[in-house]
Amino acid sequence: MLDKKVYSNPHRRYNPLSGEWVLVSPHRTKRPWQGKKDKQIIKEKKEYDPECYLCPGNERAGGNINPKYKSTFVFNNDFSALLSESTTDVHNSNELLKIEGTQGECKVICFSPNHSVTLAEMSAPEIRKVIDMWVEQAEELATKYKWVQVFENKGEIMGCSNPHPHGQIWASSFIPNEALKEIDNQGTYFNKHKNQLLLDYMEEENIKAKRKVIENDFWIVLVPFWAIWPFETLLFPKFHIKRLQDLSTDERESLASILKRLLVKYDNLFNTSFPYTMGWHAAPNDGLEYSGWQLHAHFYPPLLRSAGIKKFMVGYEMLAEVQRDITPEEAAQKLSNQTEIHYLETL
Ligand code: H2U
Ligand code: ZN
Repeated sequence: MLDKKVYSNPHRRYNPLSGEWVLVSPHRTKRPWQGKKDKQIIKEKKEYDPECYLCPGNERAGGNINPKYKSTFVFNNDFSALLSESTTDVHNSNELLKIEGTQGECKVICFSPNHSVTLAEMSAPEIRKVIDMWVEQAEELATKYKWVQVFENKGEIMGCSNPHPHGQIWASSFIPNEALKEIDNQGTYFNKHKNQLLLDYMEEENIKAKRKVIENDFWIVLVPFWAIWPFETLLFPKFHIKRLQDLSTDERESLASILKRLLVKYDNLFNTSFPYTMGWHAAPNDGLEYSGWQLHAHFYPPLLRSAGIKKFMVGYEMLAEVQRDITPEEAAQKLSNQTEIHYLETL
């Protein structure tokens, strides 16, 4: 039985998806949090930037010209990390110097022709267009590649190279490290319980709802019990769904709505365009069943106490184990307390 005392003393929590532990040190935040709001930054609205390589009609590095797109636009990354040509000639002859060939494709998705918005500021119908593009791309790339990684890297602090709203997709012939852990853990859980790990976890969360941020008919968002980043969340369908392309029209519609609500709350937390890395984890496409796999999206935002104070994954975390101060329960509470009207709309 987890009581208040356990939660307020140092403890470790187990992440059943990754199979890794996180050290939680809530006593380090004993002094009450002032809930300081950052000064509201009124950004200059520039819907079109002649210097931006993602804006409609502009030239990209390498010389390609973007069409004058009106909603979303996808193109092959001009600096792809993976190439579609096979490199199977690479050998693996030395146990200590393992190497293998790879194949893949990298794409960039412009979410909107408007240079000055973010997903959080787009309307639910506009977000729906982005979802449709994710689905379309995932479906097509799944016919060629074992793993399709849809993601968005948002904000300068996250190394995002351009404020124009965009995301990426990297599809690969191999199943990457993070996915392998989730395959193992969801698979083992399913074999033992004949239920999906994440759906059983949702049932646990429903009992006390301590970490729930928002939900609707089809989707739930929570700060997972084992969250690493201060305001990390997990978003998933409340029913068993393995891949983006399995979502019905209604489920996509309701995803657009819950994404909008979540992203507005994130921005409102510190009155800033909230940086994060988010991405979808869908079942691999190598012909196996993956009955235990539940489609889900991870949001990994680095901010801790304000727009300027981020959590660093250094020191003990790089050398020993990841650690957090603010508890996932506190984080969930703070997020769910935020209004669902974007702060820029209230200025
Ligand atoms: P990030 O902002 O997350 O870095 O993503 C931008 C991507 O856009 C990046 O992967 C690509 C970069 O390779 N890119 C192009 O494909 N063409 C360009 O003209 C510039 C950037
Ligand atoms: Zn632009």
